[in-house]
Amino acid sequence: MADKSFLSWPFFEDKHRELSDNLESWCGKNLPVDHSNVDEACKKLVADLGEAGFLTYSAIDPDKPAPLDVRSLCLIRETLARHDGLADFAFAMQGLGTGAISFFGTPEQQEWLHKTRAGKALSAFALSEPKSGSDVANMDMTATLDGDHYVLNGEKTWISNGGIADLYCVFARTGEAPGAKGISAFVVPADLDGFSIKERLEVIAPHPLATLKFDNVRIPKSALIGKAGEGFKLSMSVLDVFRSTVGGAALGFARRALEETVKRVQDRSLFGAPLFDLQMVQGHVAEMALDVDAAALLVYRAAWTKDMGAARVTREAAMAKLYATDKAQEVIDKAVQLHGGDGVRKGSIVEGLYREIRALRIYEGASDVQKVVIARQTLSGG
Ligand code: COS
Repeated sequence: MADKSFLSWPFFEDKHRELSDNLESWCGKNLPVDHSNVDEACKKLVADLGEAGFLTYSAIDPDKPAPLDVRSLCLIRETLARHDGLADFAFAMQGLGTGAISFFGTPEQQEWLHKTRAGKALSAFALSEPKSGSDVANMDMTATLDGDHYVLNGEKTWISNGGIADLYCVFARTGEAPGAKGISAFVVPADLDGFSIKERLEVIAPHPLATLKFDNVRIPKSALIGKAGEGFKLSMSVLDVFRSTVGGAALGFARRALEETVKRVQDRSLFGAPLFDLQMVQGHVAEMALDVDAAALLVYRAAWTKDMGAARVTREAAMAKLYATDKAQEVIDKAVQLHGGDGVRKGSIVEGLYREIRALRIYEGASDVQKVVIARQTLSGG
């Protein structure tokens, strides 16, 4: 059983402890799932998470709009990640893909949220391009106004849920100004003429991922999210919320690695005594436990700050993501080491965690980008 003592920290309320208990029991009955067909597995996970009510946390309720509870988002990602990385992925994309609609969408655009919150539609966030992953302001894809429509042309890549999503939140250059100030965001349903999946991408921890192609895709002006030219800021404020949740997922992977290690060092004997009797092993376990708690403090500090009404949590979210993902990588690496050959055996739990964690240090802003963000915020007193 994972350590749940953190739930008595002052960041949390009774509703979070209740959520944690309910989700833990759901995970015990439903996870892990079979990963042999990730498309089908993700569709089923979204349907099941929707039916169980957990996706209501991923987007606002259009009928009773209230801010997203970021502590719940982090807690859900942490718990799902501890049980099954694909379940965390499926949940996370329902939030990231609709974040712009939750925060800035019109009532008509927010109609989609009824479906995504019920697990009846899948969403995706289409920001990265072949030449601009970290350098968002340098994107090439265009959205050109033509009467009552925008016409989309270009490519997006590394798009999670690409190929299975029903709607994409797409960022494109509308040209009000060069760079960051000439980008806009759009709601794009997957069934439009001219939209296609150019390539499916295979990665070390498989999940639905693709390069998208837009060839004269016409969308009505009403698909514009927020104001024209404000897409860059909009994308950054969506990431400010969801980056903390990436930290939450990393925390879940790290906690699982620590749990597996605690079992291993007690069960396994070396030189006539349990592995844990070796002080060097105790040193590793101590560092792992310390990293897990420190990451949890940063993740839930960021989430709590946002939930308390802060307009921006750029610094807090960047610190949470950077620290939790980098440290989870170290924790999991130690777990692999302490499992010896079993740690690299295909199909073992720590082997899976070792593959799962790596992408979190890259997506939604690589660790290096988070350092740039933290340094700038520190200089500007943010
Ligand atoms: N919230 C609101 N506004 C923000 C913001 C935020 N978090 N971050 C920046 N802005 C605003 C800035 O204030 C600035 O506006 P003003 O000129 O009016 O002040 C504007 O946006 C441009 O900001 P900046 O000059 O910092 O942009 P840069 O091009 O230098 O980019 C980085 C900054 C590198 C930090 C940004 O591009 C980034 O986060 N990149 C990583 C993107 C990413 O996560 N990619 C993965 C895709 S999702 S899997």
